[in-house]
Amino acid sequence: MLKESAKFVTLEGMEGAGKSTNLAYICEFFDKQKIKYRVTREPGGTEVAEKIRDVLLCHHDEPLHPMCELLLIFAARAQHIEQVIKPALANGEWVLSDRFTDATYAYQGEGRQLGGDKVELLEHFVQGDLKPDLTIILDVPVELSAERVRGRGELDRFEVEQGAFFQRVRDAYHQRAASDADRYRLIDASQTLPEVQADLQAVLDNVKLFQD
Ligand code: Z5A
Repeated sequence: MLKESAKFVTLEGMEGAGKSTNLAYICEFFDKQKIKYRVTREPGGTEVAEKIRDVLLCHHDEPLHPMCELLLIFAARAQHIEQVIKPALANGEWVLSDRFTDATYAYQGEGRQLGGDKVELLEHFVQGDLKPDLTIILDVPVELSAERVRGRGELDRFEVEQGAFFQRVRDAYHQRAASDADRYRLIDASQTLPEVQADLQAVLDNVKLFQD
């Protein structure tokens, strides 16, 4: 049985890494542990933040400037934090989010090459000291990521980016994972799903947050 107060857990990785698939696995684990939790996602997670998500993912007649993209992401995040994340944690519910600010470091900081310093500035401004307690990064090579999402229909504004963009994103995730061994767990998501879930289970079994 859980002894610690509610925690904030995030799942990260490139498209097709298996975030949605493995989120369901983590939910089953939470259910077994009788952990009260709230599942959410970014960009989005609230009515208004989901509208901002649409602006971010849709194609427009004019190009969306990377700085506008960055500010929209943090605008959505501010709403998400105040409407969902903080109230859930305050209510004793764990929060399980499909993506959070590590994605901004990876996609806007490195993918769009805005630099981590701008992301960090906004992170402090919008989040204060709110950071995930645990971040699981599902790691796949760029080609496999593209292969897994091929044939899903029209590509969104991120999916049309080229390999070099996604390689910077992947490298950024690796760097973040290496920067803090306590918070990050990197899982090789190019393995078969049962193998990925065995690694995920090992993380859930061994991370202090989940121990009795
Ligand atoms: N974005 C950003 O730029 N900055 C930010 O700060 C934030 C986000 C928060 C939308 O994110 C975009 O927002 C994202 C970055 C940007 N764009 N990109 N690229 P999203 O999370 O909503 O979208 P996504 O990453 O594109 O999700 P996704 O493609 O659905 O990926 P997934 O959830 O990681 O994968 P999945 O749906 O679980 O699996 C995909 C397929 O692979 C599916 O058929 C599975 O059955 C299969 N799969 C999964 N695992 C395996 C294994 N192990 N083996 C074989 N097949 C597998």
